[in-house]
Amino acid sequence: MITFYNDKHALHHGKVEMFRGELVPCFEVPARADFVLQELTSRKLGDVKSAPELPDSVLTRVHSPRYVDFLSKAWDEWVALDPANAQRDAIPSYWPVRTFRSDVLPASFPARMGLFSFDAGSPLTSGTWRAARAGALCAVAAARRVLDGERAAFALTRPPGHHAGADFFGGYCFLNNAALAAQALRDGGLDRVAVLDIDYHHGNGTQAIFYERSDVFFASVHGDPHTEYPYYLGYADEQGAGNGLGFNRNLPLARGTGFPVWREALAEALRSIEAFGAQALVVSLGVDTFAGDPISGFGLQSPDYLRIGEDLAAAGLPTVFVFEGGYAVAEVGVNAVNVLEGFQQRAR
Ligand code: OKP
Ligand code: ZN
Repeated sequence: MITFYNDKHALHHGKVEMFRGELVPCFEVPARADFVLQELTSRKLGDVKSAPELPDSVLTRVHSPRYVDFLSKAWDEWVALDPANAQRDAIPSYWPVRTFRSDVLPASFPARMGLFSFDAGSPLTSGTWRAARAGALCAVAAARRVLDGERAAFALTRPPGHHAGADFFGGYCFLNNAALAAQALRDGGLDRVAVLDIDYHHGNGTQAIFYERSDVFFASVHGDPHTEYPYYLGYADEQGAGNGLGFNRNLPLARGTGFPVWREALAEALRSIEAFGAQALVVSLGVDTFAGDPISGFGLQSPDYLRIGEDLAAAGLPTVFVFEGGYAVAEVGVNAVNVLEGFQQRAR
């Protein structure tokens, strides 16, 4: 399997995130991607390449121009507020919830940062834009490779993407890599594309981007949002809206769920993708379903990820894997690469 590796990922390196009234060290750290790369290389899972440069117009296929403009300039605006900010992460503290306006862009940078975000756990750093942009290009490159006939391709990148919406960041995510990959598959001529999100957390951004569309089916297996982040989306009754009604499938599972029940939910998600008639699959590959994950609550063990890869391969679709969460840093490489290896063994 070919991998497009974001060699700029470490430019995004948050120091702290707000958690229960305290600034705590970030869980989403550069070492995560390093461990996956190391495991990929040592297990010889195929070529590792960097992605070609592309214009920002590929990003605005999914994200709003005003959001892309905001993100691309955010760090400079943050430092312009106070030169001492160069040493601090930018974290929002105001949000326009219900009854506030979001059509007017305030001149104040902190106000705009809140308008384009939904939590205080996603610090924006000096290299966030460059890292996120380079990662998005990896996802698009992987999709284009699959369009060219490759059975599967992997976008190995961070920060992750599935919480980012058309015009907001949050949940450690800035640009929605999986949505950009799905859109690239559509733009390359496929009529029906499915996104399957197996990260522990519901991919609210991806769901929202495609919620009113019938050309991209979104299915997700995740922790029940009644108790799990991102709390405000990911319930089983969200089935799409307008043209998209019937093209969204959420399979929330209780905290504490182990592999047998999780795997049955995966099978159900794959059945709905087959019924949709998908011509290609994008997998939001989070491995924070691992029992040892410090911020999640499922009970999967490392060998289970081989079975997941096999199940995904059995769907028989050209597949783009996009790396998402997984915070048990020492095990993240083995778990992610187990999925890819299981896929590869079953796919041929
Ligand atoms: C991103 B992805 C931990 C609280 C949870 C947000 C979790 C984002 C997960 N301090 N913070 O889906 O893996
Ligand atoms: Zn997650």
